[in-house]
Amino acid sequence: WKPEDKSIDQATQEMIKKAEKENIETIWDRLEAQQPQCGYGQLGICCKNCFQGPCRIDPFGDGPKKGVCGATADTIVARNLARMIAAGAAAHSDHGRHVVIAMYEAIEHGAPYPIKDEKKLKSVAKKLGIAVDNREIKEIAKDVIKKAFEDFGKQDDSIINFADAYANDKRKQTWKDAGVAPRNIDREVVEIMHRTTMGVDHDTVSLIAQGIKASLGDGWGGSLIATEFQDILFGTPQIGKREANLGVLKEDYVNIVVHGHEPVLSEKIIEAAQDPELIELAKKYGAKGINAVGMCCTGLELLVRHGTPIAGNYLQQELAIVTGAVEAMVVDVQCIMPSLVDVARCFHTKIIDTSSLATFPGATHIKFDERKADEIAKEIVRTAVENFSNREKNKVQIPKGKSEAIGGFSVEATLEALGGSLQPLEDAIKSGTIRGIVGIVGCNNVKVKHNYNHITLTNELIKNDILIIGTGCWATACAEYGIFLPEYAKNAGDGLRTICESLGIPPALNMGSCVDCSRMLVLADLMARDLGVDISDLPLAGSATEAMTEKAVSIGTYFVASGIFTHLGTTPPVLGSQEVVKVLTENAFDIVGGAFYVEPDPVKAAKTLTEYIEKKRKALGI
Ligand code: BF8
Ligand code: SF4
Repeated sequence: WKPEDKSIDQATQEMIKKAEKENIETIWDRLEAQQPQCGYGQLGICCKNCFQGPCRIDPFGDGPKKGVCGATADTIVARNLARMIAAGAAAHSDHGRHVVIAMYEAIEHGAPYPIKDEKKLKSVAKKLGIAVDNREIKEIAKDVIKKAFEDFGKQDDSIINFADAYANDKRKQTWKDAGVAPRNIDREVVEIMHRTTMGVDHDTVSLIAQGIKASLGDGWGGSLIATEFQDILFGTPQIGKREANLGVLKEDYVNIVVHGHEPVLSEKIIEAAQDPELIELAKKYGAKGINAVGMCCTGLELLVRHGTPIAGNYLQQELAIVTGAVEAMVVDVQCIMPSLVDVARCFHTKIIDTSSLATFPGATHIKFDERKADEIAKEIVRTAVENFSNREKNKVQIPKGKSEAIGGFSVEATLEALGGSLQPLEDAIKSGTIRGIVGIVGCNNVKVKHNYNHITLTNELIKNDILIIGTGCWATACAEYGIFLPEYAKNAGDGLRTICESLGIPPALNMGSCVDCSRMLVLADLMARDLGVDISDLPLAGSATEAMTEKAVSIGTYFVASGIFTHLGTTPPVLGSQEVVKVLTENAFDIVGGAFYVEPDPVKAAKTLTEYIEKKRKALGI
């Protein structure tokens, strides 16, 4: 298994080679050590939901067909799937909650998070039916916060405020008819845990329906709230040039990598890294200054809002440390490998954990508190600066690879680039110059060659005049590959190329982090409203082509439940139940207007997604 087989990216290959040479264990070594992986687990047919288990169903039919309690493979697979969705929805939504709390703390207790985007606050308030005219910003903010808190805590059966305000009536009716309209973001997650505990719900359809409900509470609730509140507090992303890949680390500087998901922390670290006193201190230690860069989704949050460089996506996190040039990797929550502490032990790098939710044994713990955000951020940056003198120069090797990329396509910035409305894009779709849009969402998965599926699928689709929008580790992959440059449009089909050239935009648009998948929903909804149809009628599709996390399962599910045909390039653990597979890939079309489709080969997937889009165009008569 050569480095060239592990990633398509040269900078990444170079660091994999360095790790191999220095005997540093990375994720690829651990995947190898895990072979062969458990077949029962891969099929989703093992259950450990009570102490009478663990139980396994024999997929070949010779051994047991039921668990000790009598649960069938269908029940077990559906329960496991629902729990994956619950975990994913919980992670996104808890992130959303933390941003609302930060704004609440700012308004009520003077936490240092001033509202940066009053225009966005007012537009969110208006959508929620909150009066804005002649009112103080603080008063409007209080009402918006109240609506968000209600979505996490209300006990009646009505749909949550944010989904009600943002989704069009046709879509909401579909949810009501299917009984999947989310009532309360937290409650839907709790109800999954209740339904799936020993001896409660055993029906695949109702278990999946509850999974859909929780996922909609994520996409049109928790994630949407995260995006909107982050825009209000930290600014709505605007289009601009950025840099991406391991080459953004700088040899003569104190390098700080902020890794994880919540900008409530990373925004403050970036601010503190610009503090003149701390820069002076860095110079005293012999560095030229402080270079704060991002990693994974929190990196994307900073990149789309402030143009902060991003050092990499999920599979590059260990490799950033392998450069030997990172003074501190500051982490909060989600997608952070426990192994970072072990890799860091081979160098001077400090892993600093900051979230009360996530403690890494062996790391330096500097726990974050919104009310003291500025002091704590400075303490973290100072810790990194003071670590510069411990750097071993002979161990440093920073790959040159980095690319420029245009990012920051919030819905607001996209509308602005189009001259104020979606009409130019809709006209291009109607006339057939652009055939449709595919939204690609993040993740790397070590079982897939790093970034290969992302880049191949994107390239294949743009050739077919399909505009790509997307988020997460997909966005970092495209940024590293140069796809986010307007000149990359030369690789697109004639129609898409012409449109990109006239607007000066790339053929694929970076909409931000994984919670920003909500921006794709908002865009699809706007388009559906403009054209007077449901989202499921539009020539749209989705893809999670290197899916790995439970969060990706939740995203895929709310895409499907929003009426979007969604491709998965990796197989979720559901194949042990034909009934579950049928509901997800076929019956879902009749219930919510979208369904899943699994295809590991991105070239084949591009073909199917293109055919689907053409089918939708035909049905619309365009
Ligand atoms: O939320 S894309 S691997 S970093 S889960 Fe994780 Fe997947 Fe990357 Fe961000 Ni999203
Ligand atoms: Fe086995 Fe049923 Fe317990 Fe699951 S809930 S571990 S299938 S006895």
